[in-house]
Amino acid sequence: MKSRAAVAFGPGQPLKIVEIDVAPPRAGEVLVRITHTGVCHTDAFTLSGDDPEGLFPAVLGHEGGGVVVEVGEGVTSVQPGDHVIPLYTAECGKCKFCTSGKTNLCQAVRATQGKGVMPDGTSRFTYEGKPIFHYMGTSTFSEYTVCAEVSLAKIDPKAPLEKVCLLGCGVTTGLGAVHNTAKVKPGDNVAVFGLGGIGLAVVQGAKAAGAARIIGVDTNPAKFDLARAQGATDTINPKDYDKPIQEVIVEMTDGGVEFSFECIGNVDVMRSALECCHKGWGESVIIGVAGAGQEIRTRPFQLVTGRVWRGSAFGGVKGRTQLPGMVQQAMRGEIQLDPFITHNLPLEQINEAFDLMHRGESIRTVIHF
Ligand code: NAD
Ligand code: AHE
Ligand code: ZN
Ligand code: ZN
Repeated sequence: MKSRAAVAFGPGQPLKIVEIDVAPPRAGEVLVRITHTGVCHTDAFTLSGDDPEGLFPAVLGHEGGGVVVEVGEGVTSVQPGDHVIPLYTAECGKCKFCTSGKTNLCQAVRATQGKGVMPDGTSRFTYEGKPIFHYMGTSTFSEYTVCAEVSLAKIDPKAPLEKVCLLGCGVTTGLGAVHNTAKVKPGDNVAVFGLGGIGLAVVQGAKAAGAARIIGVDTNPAKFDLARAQGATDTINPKDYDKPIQEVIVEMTDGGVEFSFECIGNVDVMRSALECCHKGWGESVIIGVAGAGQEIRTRPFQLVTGRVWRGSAFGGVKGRTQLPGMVQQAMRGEIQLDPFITHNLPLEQINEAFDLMHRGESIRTVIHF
């Protein structure tokens, strides 16, 4: 079938709105009509050409919501009409990772996902007869997309897709990093580096967890009001200090924070985030995605003396099991999504969403198909 899509034809180029062809779902696959999608910094990261897994031409997008149109052979967990959120972290329930009880990083479709194809090694997208790559197993920048069954969370059809699409990445990632990865407890001090969509969700999660100080750090002070509204007790700009920001935070917190979160993708900031943690027990969670060739550094002594470095993907959330419950929480107002939605735009203006992000003017733009 024909589908309007925003296609990334090459690194650093604006997306082009074209009509692509989408082939029917094969065995274990599902055709989804995307109604809404957020634009996450990871989409911009891949479009920039910095992603080692970035492929072109591709249909990007991984923060969407939609309705099942057709299911392929053997698909049992969803049927036409079901409302779904595509998952870039699948959940097959059977692989070594799913059954370990230790991680959400299902590997059932991860290898082919990273190569921009469906699990059988081929693409469902073509433009002018030539294949277009899938992205993150989701490709939500197309009105119609094909996902593996294991990459779909079935959600309450009463949930507003124009809001809960943000649970497809940003909000879930930030909340999950606090609750599942760090396991923040009442009274803990927390530092959040980067107050975009992810950082703001970390702030919301830290407040819900009963954190004492929640120190928001950003080089763009325009983000501070929203962070304070979500629960940040302090907002600081590293540019306002003539010493490293980790020293500032250590002084503010009598030795450092219990937990820090890097929500930018900057390896120098990752070092600051580790080093602002309290000696003996402070833990730093890396959420930000850094470009090809980048590496993190610190003195090993930082770890010898009890600080811990860990990472978090999709907030440690198992999508098919846990996302439906998070959608219910959002519907009950226990998870707030409205503060994240600073802009709404039609698909035709999707490049404006990237411009707003790069200018630091948006948290999330929701694209309406
Ligand atoms: P965003 O662009 O909305 O926010 C980034 C924020 O960082 C901005 O407010 C910006 O002003 C701030 N910033 C930039 N440089 C800074 C610096 N040197 N010091 C302090 N603040 C600085 O991005 P986002 O959508 O919130 O994504 C954040 C990061 O998280 C990206 O790297 C993205 O790829 C990654 N991400 C990871 C996961 C995961 O599962 N691990 C999920 C989603 C996003
Ligand atoms: N392709 C990059 C890595 C990108 C990455 O780390 N992605 C995060 C999700 S970002 C969502 O906005 C993730 O889930 N990682 C785990 C995984 O399996 O991809 C690279 O460096 O190659
Ligand atoms: Zn994302
Ligand atoms: Zn699995």
